Amino acid sequence: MDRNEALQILKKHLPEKRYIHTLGVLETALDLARVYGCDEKKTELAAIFHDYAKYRPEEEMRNIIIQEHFPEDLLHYHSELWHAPAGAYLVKKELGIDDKDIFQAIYYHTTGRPGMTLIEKIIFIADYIEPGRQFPGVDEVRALAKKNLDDAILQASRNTIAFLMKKNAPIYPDTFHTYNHFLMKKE
Ligand code: DGI
Ligand code: FE
Ligand code: FE
Ligand code: FE
Repeated sequence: MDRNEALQILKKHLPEKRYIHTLGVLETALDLARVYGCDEKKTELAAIFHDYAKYRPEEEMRNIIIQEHFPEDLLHYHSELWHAPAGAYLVKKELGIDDKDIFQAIYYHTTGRPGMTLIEKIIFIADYIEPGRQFPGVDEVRALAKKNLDDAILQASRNTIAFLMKKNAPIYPDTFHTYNHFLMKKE
């Protein structure tokens, strides 16, 4: 599937604002893929479709998690987390993009995980630092991403955990596991 075809399909599934976010993720992810030597074709598709399921009804995402035997503890946490695994599944099922690297990059783009692959790291960070993002600390992560992806992931997950704690929001274990993994890797 080429870029324009992919973007045309995506456009039907997202409101304008989220579509523009996706174009930012695409541009950022391709820059990172060139810097760090990741497959550009796979990075392109993973970036374009990372939020494919973002606007699906909760009921549909819940059913996918159950039916696909994805971790059911996801259902005890905020539904914001569900679009990542549901999206990975739907991109394979509805669009026929059957590639493990792309699947995992979409699946883990919200929480990360210990031992992320290069493409998973790139999508996770591109989602966080794309040019449309404006929150405290984003520029620091942008600078880190140019030098060391692992340092950028550590800082992004630290910021996300601090942000969620400030809101009194529950934190999904994978989010902590990502933080711990990239922190302890450095020591
Ligand atoms: O889909 P995007 O908005 O582009 O970005 P995303 O997929 O990274 O989702 C970000 C949202 O997910 C943000 O509102 C914070 C939330 N989030 C990330 N990790 C966790 C989380 N929410 C909960 N409750 N727990 C988490 O561990
Ligand atoms: Fe997302
Ligand atoms: Fe994210
Ligand atoms: Fe996103």
